[in-house]
Amino acid sequence: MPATLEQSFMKALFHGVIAEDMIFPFPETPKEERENVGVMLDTVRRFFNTNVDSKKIDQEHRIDESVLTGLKELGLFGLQIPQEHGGVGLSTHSYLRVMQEVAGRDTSVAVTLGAHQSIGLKALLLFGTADQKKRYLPALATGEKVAAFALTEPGAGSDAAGIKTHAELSPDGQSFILNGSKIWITNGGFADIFTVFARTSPAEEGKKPKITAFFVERGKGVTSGPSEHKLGIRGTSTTEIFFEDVVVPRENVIGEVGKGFKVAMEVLNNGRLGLAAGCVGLSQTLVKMAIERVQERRAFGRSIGDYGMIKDKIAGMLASLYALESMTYLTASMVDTKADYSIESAICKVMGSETLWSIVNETLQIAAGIGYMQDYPYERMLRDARINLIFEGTNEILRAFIALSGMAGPGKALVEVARAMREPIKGFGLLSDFAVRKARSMLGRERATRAHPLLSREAVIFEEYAGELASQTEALLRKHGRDIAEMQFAQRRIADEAIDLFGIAACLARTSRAIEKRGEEGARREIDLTTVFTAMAHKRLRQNASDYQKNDDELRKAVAVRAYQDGAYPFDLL
Ligand code: MYA
Repeated sequence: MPATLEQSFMKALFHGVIAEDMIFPFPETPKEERENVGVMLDTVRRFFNTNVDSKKIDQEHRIDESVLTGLKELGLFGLQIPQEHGGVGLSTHSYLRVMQEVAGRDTSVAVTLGAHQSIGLKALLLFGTADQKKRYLPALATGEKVAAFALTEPGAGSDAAGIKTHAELSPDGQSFILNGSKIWITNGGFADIFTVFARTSPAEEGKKPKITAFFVERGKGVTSGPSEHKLGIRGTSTTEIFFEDVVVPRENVIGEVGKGFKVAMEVLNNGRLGLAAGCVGLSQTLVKMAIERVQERRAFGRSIGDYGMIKDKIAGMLASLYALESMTYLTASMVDTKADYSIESAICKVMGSETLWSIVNETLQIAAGIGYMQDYPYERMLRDARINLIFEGTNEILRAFIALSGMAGPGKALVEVARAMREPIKGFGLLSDFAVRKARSMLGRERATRAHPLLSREAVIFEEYAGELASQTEALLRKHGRDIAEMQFAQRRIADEAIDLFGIAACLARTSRAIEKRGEEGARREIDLTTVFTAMAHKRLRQNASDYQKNDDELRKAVAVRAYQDGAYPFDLL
């Protein structure tokens, strides 16, 4: 198998290769780390129980200074900062577990902490020089200084490369002069240090700009706009940030000049996983609330939990949450082993935000009348959950990313094969590389050999649709070539297949491990949830697979285009 395929489970899967070694055995936290994080979680729970009033935060649109101070004292601002720089030095897995707990308690607090360390200071951890780390990390670890991530601009949301903020080298070459503005910056009202992305090449029509990442300290020329009024996460500070002739020392460049886009993407890969962990935490809280409610609430002489429609909802919630948790922590292990996890983290973000959205909606539905009333927490939690479908890459742009990034490898291979066919001698190496892969797929489909035999039905579904993903990818690329970049109906299907396949794979790995450790009866819950999730995913996979052949994509496009011309819904039955 070509070495490159081994570095990403999902990229390999798009080639039809099941890189089992990357997901089996399902990762486990070492005992000592588990104990340490357990102690930390107890402290976090106690702190939230006595100090954090989410209703008050929502109503007052702010988190009390005393709460922020308490969080800082607990070390929650420096969770992944190495101990030598004053942080807690947690692994990705443990960091996510703590963020999961925090998000399960209060979303505004989780987003404030996430904006600071999931993305705000992440570039420093990933790309900072020893000197930059020494200068900035200690104050960021204690929360004496707070960080923010400044990428988005009015004309550059999903299109991150379209930013206009620019930085010019000063005549003496010692600093950059930064001008421009950023919008919707979380922690924008009070952050002291910003990771800012700016063009360092002139804007040229049709050409991608060179982008550079900088650490910018609040100071002369840096100002914040007023706080935005938002649907949810009202305790967070979201503002515009203006940079006017800000002098940024050259030593504050993060990574290399002109290589800032990659810095932004790597940071976001990390951030998206933090968001997914947050969604696990809030979903768990909601599931608990839903279970309590259905047992307590009676209708027609029975508790509503006795009714089939309610049981159906609860089972669906549990199965999706199990898959989401498994995917998130499986991906965490890929971060810690330095694999390429860009597609996996985008998948976790999409799956996390959509699972949470469905769970919060169903929990509110189960609560019915009281769910809609402001005296109860449901409507606030629904408002808080909504942002996750939008920030850190909208789910639409991430679906396009998942599909196109996954298809890039097979696309390149096909081009190489075409070239090799034209130049058989020079292209021999490439051809043999492809031939190996081809031979594999002709010998039959790849197998998920390490799934426990009790999960063989689920494993067969996984194998079948892993093959389908690869063959569909190849068929689309052969038929449309580069035009696939414009084909969003197909991209959506490909992405949804990839999401479901990663979900099944993560459940197979985790549940196999549970069975090996605790036997069939001991792992009953995990087995059942894997079966339920796989059945749900299977329905979607079947539908997506058949939609490639038969669909109404063209008709839907035509209806949309006509609606743009009409400018509104065109009927009135009056
Ligand atoms: S922060 C703002 C979030 N913004 C975004 O996420 C922007 C979304 N846009 C993009 O990601 C990019 O622009 C896309 C590419 C993907 C659309 N990893 O030609 P390209 C490489 C590694 O495709 P474009 C916020 O909201 C690619 O391979 N590499 O570029 C925070 C290529 O490389 P090469 C990647 O068409 C809010 C190059 O880049 C990746 O311009 C606060 C160019 O690619 C990647 N992922 O667009 C959050 N992507 O040239 C707080 C691309 O070598 C969180 N590349 O081939 C708190 C959490 C708590 C939650 C609580 C919950 C309850």
